[in-house]
Amino acid sequence: MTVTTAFDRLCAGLGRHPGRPVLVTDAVTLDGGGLLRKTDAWAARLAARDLPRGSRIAVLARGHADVVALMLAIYRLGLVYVPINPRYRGAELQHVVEDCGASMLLCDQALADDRLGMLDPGLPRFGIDPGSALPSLPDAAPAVASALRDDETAILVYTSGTTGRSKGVKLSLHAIVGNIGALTELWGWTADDVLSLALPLFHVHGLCIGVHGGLLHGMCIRLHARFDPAAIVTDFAQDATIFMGVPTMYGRMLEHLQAQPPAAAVLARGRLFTAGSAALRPAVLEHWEQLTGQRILERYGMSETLITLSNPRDGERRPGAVGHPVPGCEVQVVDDAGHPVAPGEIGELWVRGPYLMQGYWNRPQDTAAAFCRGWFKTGDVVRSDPDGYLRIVGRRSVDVIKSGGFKIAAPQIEEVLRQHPSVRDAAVVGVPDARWGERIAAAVEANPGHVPTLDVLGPWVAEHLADYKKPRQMEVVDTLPRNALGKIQKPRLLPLFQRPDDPRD
Ligand code: MLC
Ligand code: AMP
Repeated sequence: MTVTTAFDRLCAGLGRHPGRPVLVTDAVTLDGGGLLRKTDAWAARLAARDLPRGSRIAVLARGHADVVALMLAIYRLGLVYVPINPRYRGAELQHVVEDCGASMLLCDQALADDRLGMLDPGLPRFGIDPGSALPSLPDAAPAVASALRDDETAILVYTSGTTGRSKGVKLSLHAIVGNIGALTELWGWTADDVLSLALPLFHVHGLCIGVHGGLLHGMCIRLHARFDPAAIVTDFAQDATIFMGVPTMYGRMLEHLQAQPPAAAVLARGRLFTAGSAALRPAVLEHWEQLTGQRILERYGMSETLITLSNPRDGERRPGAVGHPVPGCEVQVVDDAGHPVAPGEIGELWVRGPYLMQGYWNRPQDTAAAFCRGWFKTGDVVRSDPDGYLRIVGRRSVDVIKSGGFKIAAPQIEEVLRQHPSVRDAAVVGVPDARWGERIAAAVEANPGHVPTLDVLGPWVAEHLADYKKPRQMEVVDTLPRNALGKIQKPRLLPLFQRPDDPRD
């Protein structure tokens, strides 16, 4: 009997249509055979390093063809792919590389800057793109190695929690291929589709749905290193049929359509527009539909659970709702004691099924705390409509912020603010924002003799953390509001930052 592994399923589509592009970037157009040859070359170079199975390979890159081939090569050798956010500053990069115990770092030339100086000098580092100032991995003869098994960890996706430091979410290919296969079948993806992909490739949205979903179907992925609305329209003018974005991207696309009205007719030719990673405001869904005739399909997911809920392709795509469980996902809505609530009542979303994460890398206690009786506790607060459509209505923790689709831990920013000489204490909140979903705002207590300003503290945070974590608003307060136990009452800070034009839906 032939056993088909998730890796076989992922690559099966690549051999199906010789000559037809599966990956198109600014620099190259590859058919399935071309991508597999690139993958073979990377696998041979990596295999020559004789790394033990399960070694973590840290990859700091933007979206381009070699990074996709490198990822497949890592799977092919039974190694673990650890994509790193290129926006991370030195200490964030260092944390990921050290936390996962990377055996080597592979890096785009353009990203090989002074941040690498913070890494252990003993860590081997190589360039990805030809002509890189970093050494290249020498070419080598093909090596025989058995590909990743279904139960092995394929990827560590680093994600923020409620604390300062990000955690590596262990995902198997079995989970990714199973979940994304079910989701994209629900969405009716086929080999004839062309995906316009401008999401970053270090998170579940762009990496798992985008790259793995596209590969699974052997369809063409038009891959962009950065998001530019005009480039998306160009894709649709050529042959794109599907676009996936975080809500902020749809907002930016709407601004583009305002400036370039004929582009709406080009997008109208698309087959499927999906949104996720943060709440899509009904106003954006409606405006998009008015201009393009396309109704965005919203779904919900998380690094730890992959994609759990989705509106239907053929049924009603309900504004403000995220639909029903994707096949393979079981959900329940529970109260604070972990008991299911009555339909229509608010509670936390718990998820169960075969496609959850394998746990947090090297954090057994955090892993244990994230589950209850086999259910993963998402921390998201939901409510179901009478007919079962689920809505995300909030989050249990005020310390988790979603801005531009990126998950951000408020305590990480507070820690950096407190290191500034002008700051005695700080509390960071996410304020509902039409453009970014939430914008980051900081209330600070000043140290005696100092007058903290946003002009100083904004760049200070951006020096230490990814730019999207920078506070965009700041207020100096005499004392932060605290409860009897001394805990800062963050919801009381929100009125300090709300503006009249902030969304209320
Ligand atoms: C950037 N800016 C912000 C900001 N980010 N301002 C406020 N809040 C933020 N969060 C500012 C910059 O300082 C700059 O200002 C200007 O906006 C342009 O910045 P940019 O960095 O060039 O923007 P851009 O590269 O276009 O980034 C916007 C974006 C990006 C939407 C493309 O945020 C993005 O890629 N988001 C996707 C995140 C993602 O993939 N999430 C999925 C997680 S998986 P100035 O003044 O300097 O011009 C997950 C599970 C699931 O969540 O369900 O999918
Ligand atoms: P991440 O850890 O980056 O994968 O982010 C996961 C979080 O994104 C979830 O826990 C939700 O809070 C949020 N999220 C994802 N999709 C949606 C959505 N459609 N609506 C609201 N929030 C979402």
